Amino acid sequence: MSDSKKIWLDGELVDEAAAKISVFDHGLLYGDGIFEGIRFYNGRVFRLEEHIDRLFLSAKAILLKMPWTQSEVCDIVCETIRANGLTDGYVRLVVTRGSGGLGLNPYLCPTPSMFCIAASIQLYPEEHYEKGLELITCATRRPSHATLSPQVKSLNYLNNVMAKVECIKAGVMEGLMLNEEGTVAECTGDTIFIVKNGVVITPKISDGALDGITRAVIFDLCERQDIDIIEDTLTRYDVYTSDECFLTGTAAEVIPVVKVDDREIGDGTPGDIFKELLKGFREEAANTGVEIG
Ligand code: PXG
Repeated sequence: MSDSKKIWLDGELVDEAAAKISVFDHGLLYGDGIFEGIRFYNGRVFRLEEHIDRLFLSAKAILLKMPWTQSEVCDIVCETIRANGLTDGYVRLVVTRGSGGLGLNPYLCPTPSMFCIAASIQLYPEEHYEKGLELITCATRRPSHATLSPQVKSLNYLNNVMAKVECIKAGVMEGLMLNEEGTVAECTGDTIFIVKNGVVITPKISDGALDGITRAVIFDLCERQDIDIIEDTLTRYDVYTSDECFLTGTAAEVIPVVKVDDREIGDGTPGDIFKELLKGFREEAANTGVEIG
């Protein structure tokens, strides 16, 4: 095998340098397409079916007819990981509307393109899992359900990118995104949880939170570990005055937050419920998932 990364592109594993998409692809021209970010640990793909289910829901919502079945897509993910000789890492699975003429009309694109990248990733330095992150509130809002549903993991992430830029400029790694009502939706690429009086609380999907795969893992772990968990509308006041705060996401996993807009959360160190959930998450990630084969 050559050293070059192998990319799965439209039915073939090709070298990275040969993995090319047309400049007429509507994924590039209009952000017309969808994606998933998936993790694999110890030779197993974590929550693979759930990610592929969500990909197909995004496809349905934007009228993109997937030319592959869900089980074929699962196999493609595993095949790409195997071809790169990896056991731990991150998969980026992208489906574009495909190549067509200039003009918004998606029906000018006869065939969607799909590609799959398998690589290593470490989003946040390890020390942040021990010390915790600081957040700011971003001025950029999470789009409302009256626009393209924020549930669609589309290729147009510019809103989130701009919110992320605000964080970087402020010298922090993540930020709170509010919805149009001004209540908390989520962060730029992560779900937010707070803990108040022993109850774990996360914003409702209808408040603009993505129906996160890691979010669902936290619900499972809480049920198993006998921790109360609810979805509720959260204000910034609720976050500022919480006992604990943490974020979840495929890339970030489960990471503590110790300061928000200069307010210390709890005693300013990662909380006990967070620690229990991180332990549960790491066990779950190491011991479950679809074997790459
Ligand atoms: N909110 C948004 C807007 C996301 O895109 C999450 C929450 C976390 O969801 P999961 O299902 O992963 O628990 C996401 C997904 C990256 C990257 O490159 C990660 C995401 C999105 C875009 C880029 O790290 N996370």
